[in-house]
Amino acid sequence: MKTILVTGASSGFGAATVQRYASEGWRVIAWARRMDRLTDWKSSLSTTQQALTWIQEVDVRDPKAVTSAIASLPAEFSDVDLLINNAGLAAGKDPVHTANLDDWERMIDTNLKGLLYVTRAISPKMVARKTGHIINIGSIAGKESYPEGNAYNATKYAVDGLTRSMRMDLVHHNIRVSQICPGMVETEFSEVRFHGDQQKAASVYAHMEPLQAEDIADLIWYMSQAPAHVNIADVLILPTSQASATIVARQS
Ligand code: NDP
Ligand code: 8X3
Repeated sequence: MKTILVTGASSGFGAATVQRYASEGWRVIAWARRMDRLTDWKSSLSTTQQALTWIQEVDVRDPKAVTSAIASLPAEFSDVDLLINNAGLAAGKDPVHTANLDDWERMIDTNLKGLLYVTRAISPKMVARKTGHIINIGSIAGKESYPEGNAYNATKYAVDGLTRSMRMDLVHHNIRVSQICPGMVETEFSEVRFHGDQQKAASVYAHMEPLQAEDIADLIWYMSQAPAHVNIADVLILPTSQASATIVARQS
């Protein structure tokens, strides 16, 4: 039986992914800060699935919390086969000369430093076992910049660069390192980006059909099920109506 660890499992891609892998009979470790959501999700599972699920309150910005969460895993959950570095956010969408410094700190600390801390903590055991797969959630924002994307763009470009470098380090240890770069997916992402402004968040997906979190979970499943000699290294996944970070066909 295989074990997946998903960061940011309380919402969006992460929530859809833990649900998918629980249904497929995997052991699932789900991390997030909002423990109430993880508890509710676990309660919704069958008794058999619950026994295969381990939920933990972890803020990925805190390296000590990350290492102690891993140290406290029960033996049967401690060999992670698949790590999904998903926890992340955009905070604000403002020109570089007026953007909020706290927003920048949150994005850099979560999207970049958090991903590094989790990888640093999980990868040694994969190296020792000579097996494993790490999928980083990047973004189209890490492939092309857009106006007012500034620090969010920078963190996702960093994930792109980091994914390539991680692959170079871990290729010698039979570990697959992959990246998924989604375009527009309707989750809580835009609500978080616009600091709870639901109207503004809804307008992002107006008159077009965005991807759903389950589309990303499907892709993760497909990538993880590829034969062991195949690494689907980098995938840009877009809604059919999106051509680039800024070109979207909207129905009027
Ligand atoms: P959601 O806001 O729905 O989910 C984000 C998840 O990240 C939540 O579970 C949240 O949990 C978790 N998270 C945020 N900060 C932290 C933290 N400090 N420590 C631990 N967990 C944290 O957004 P998405 O599902 O859309 O986003 C997931 C990833 O996908 C992000 O990296 C995002 O940048 C990326 N992405 C999203 C796209 C989109 O259009 N939706 C497109 C491209 C990439 P909690 O608050 O409970 O800690
Ligand atoms: C999220 C997609 O286009 O808002 O990463 O940057 S976008």
